[in-house]
Amino acid sequence: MAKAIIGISGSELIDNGGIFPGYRRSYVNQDYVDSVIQNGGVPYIIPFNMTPDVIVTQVAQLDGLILSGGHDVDPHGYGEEPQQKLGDIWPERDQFDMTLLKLAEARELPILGICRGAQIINVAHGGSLYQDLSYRTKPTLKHEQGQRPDLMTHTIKVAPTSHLAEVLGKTEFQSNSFHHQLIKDVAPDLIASAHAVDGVTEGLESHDGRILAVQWHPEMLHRNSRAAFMNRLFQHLM
Ligand SMILES: [Mn+2]
Repeated sequence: MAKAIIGISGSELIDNGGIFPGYRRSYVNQDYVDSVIQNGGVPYIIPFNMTPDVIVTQVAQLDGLILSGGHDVDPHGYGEEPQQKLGDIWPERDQFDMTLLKLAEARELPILGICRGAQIINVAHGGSLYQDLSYRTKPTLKHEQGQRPDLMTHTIKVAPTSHLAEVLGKTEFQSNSFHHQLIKDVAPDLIASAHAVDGVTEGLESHDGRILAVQWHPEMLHRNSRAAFMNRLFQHLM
């Protein structure tokens, strides 16, 4: 059987030094590529662009979609003005990612949102975010660990009857954590199926389980033998 083609939404890197300062490059972190290959798929980086019929054709090639990490989501997407601790935003990429999502949903493809990707899915479906974790009034853990991609620093609890629990085969484990924005209101048609012990939403899913979204970075853990089960999130796409 042919291997599944898994699209990974592309970001952009702006050259700071080198011979072309300010030059733009399309890219994703290699861990996304390696995670797809390790789990039996064929990774395609989907380069950022704003041409609607190109995006339609990009999604038409895919058997599954990963919405990758990156910039903060533009708060106008959930009806807020920017607050002081909002990080860098890239509204055009929000549009690109939301278009990929909409087209992939129309094709009934399996979708995995990672970090920003999870936030994009929530906002696209009508949910909201905390622009920075300090705006949450309840006691909140350190969610931006700031070191070692594959270090697992906080506990995640998954609802036992959820699609996430079924895919992961676990309901409690440690994860890495590299987010300063948090999911606030969960979109009406999504389910919050994983939480950190401070109550912060760490995982979302659609009722049919076709969309899974996690706030942590399973791709950075794909080689970590203590987190082998994280690979099942990628196998969900195949
Ligand atoms: Mn976290």
